[in-house]
Amino acid sequence: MLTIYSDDHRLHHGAAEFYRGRLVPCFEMPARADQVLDRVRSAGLGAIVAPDRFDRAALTRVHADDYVAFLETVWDEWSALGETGDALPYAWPATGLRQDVPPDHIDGKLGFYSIDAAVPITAGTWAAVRSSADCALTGARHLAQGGDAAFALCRPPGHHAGARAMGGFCYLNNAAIAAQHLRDQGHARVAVLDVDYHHGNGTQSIFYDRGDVLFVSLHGDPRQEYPFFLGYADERGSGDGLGANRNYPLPWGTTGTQYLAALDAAIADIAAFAPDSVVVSLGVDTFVEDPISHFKLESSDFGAIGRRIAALGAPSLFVMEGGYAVADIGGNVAAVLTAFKDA
Ligand code: 6XA
Ligand code: ZN
Repeated sequence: MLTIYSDDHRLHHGAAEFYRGRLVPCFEMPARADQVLDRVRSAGLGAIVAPDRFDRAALTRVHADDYVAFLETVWDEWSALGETGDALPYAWPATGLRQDVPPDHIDGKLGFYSIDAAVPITAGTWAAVRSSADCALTGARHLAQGGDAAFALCRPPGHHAGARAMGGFCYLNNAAIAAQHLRDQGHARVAVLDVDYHHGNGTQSIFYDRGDVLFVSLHGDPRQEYPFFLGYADERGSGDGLGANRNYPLPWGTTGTQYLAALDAAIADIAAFAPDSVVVSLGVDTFVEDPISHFKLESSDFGAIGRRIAALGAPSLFVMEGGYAVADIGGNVAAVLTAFKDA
């Protein structure tokens, strides 16, 4: 299995995020990717390579041009205010407000192009975000050229980012960009399986009205869990995409056994779709000791996830998403990938 990784992720290091009414150090930190790289290397999964650089056009296949332009310039506009700390949004075009007019002021733009405040922008954020997307695209290219498996060690993650909005530590939707690249390179049917603890609202919304990309997600029930406003079981897709969206919301306290039963159903959905390739949004924040999550998967449960994905027999691209128990994230990711490779 090919792993794609860049040190550029370190250029993004937010200082603080809102958590229970306080500003606390960001859970999404560079040490996460360092741990994963370390364990992937020691697991001997295969070559670890730097990403290729892809054209901006690969990003605007799923993201709006004005949103990408915002990401490219947000730090310059923010620092022009004389600010040196992180840029953070604080006001959003919620219900009853105008959602069709991007403001001129950077404080307004930050809210216009986001769904929440969990998206610190630092001087190096765009370089890291771009490189993270390049990791996913390089993995997609590997599959499009006939490779059977790749792991894009993306940081920052991507599945909360919509066509025109950042949120939940995500800026560009790496998995969606990779899935679209596979479509553009000739894979007629692509499935995205999202096993992160949180619902992949961005990925769902990007493909919701399309029948060529199946989105299947297991996640904390949005009645209880972020992102709260998407991820219910009755969201089945629309138009050409009707039936190509499947959500499996699961309650707080879900155990490995319960999780794997739901995963079996999700895998059956994907098998019925008969995809040319599978993109896996691989979060390991389902782990019992994850500091911001409420499932109870043990480290010994993660291998079973990899084996079930392998049973699909499709070329597979794993894209790193969440996981904040830093000491365990690498071992849990390596367990999924090793089990997949050895199945
Ligand atoms: C914001 C929670 C963001 C969740 C990030 C995540 N307080 N998404 O892990 O998969
Ligand atoms: Zn997550």
